[in-house]
Amino acid sequence: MVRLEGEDLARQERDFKGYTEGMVRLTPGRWLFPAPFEKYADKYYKFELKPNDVVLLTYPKCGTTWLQEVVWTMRNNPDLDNPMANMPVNARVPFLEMDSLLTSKNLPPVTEDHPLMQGFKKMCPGRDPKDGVFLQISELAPSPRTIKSHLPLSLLPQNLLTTSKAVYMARNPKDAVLSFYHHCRIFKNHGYEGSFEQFVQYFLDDDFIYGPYWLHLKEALGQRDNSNLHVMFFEDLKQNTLHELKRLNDFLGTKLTEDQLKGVAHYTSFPEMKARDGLLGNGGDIFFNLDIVKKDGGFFRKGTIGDWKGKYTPELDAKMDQWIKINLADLDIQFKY
Ligand code: PPS
Repeated sequence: MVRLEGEDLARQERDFKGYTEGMVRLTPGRWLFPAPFEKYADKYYKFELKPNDVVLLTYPKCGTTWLQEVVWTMRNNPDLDNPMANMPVNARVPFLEMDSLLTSKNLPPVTEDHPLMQGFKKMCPGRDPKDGVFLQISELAPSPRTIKSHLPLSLLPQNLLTTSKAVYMARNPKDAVLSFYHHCRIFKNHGYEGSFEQFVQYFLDDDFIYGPYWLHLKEALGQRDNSNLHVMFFEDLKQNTLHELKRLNDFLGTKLTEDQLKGVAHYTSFPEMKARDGLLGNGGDIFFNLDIVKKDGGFFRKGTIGDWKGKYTPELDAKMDQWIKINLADLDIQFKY
């Protein structure tokens, strides 16, 4: 793990105003994180998993929140009557490495009366938030736990797929990077202020937070034959929702009936989730740049396939097509755009 220095760091800090604590790059892999990741990296790698855990794995902006709601609902709320469903999804399905990302000086301090701290105190009595709010919520979440992570398999416990089950969801890179661009503008801890073209260039250069999209995907696809890993695609879940929920039902062993699966499909559809969006109600407002939210939309932005169309210049699109062609050559998958 090395600290980013010189022009490499200056460029990140210039374009991403939220990266105020320095950055670290992990090799091999070129995974990139805010420097506070150093404090937690080992804890993530050694995180104790249980046989009935389900870990949801995605590269950022590939439909994680949707998958969180789908899997949690299937496992805990098949008849849509569980009162816990009113809690924010990140409290029910904790985001393992979130502590590493919420360290920016661009964010106001999270005070004792903030819903996040209130939730922490309830879920982790006697624990010190300095040891990681989200890490400890992940540890102490009631079983059966469903946990979210954007970390690549190589940075997670190496017994993950022998101890627990995992679901990996992929999304076509053109939509994923557009969604990530929006995300980095609305979240103050990223505070992206550059152009869309520049943002895509960071993506093509594997040079922004988290790091290489293709390596992340390849690490998961390399485990595709492992019966504890279920691989799925955002686009299939969108176009063929019931079929994908049936596949998940088999994988998770949740035994939902067709009617229950139809209920889950409706409950987790984009309009329903958007309508329940707790952006302001859950105190998420302190993390957001509300001017941009007002102008460009909030977290639940479009939720479609192909929103990228018309957003790339022809040159940038051609560059991206070439990059995709090269990287897909040794992968046995096709994306839908
Ligand atoms: S994050 O922050 O990395 O966890 O973001 P993530 O949840 O992976 O991705 C956010 C995008 O997923 C869209 N979304 C959905 N699409 C379809 N159906 C449902 N229910 C749904 N929920 C979230 C969300 O709108 C983001 O995509 P874009 O393209 O920006 O709209």
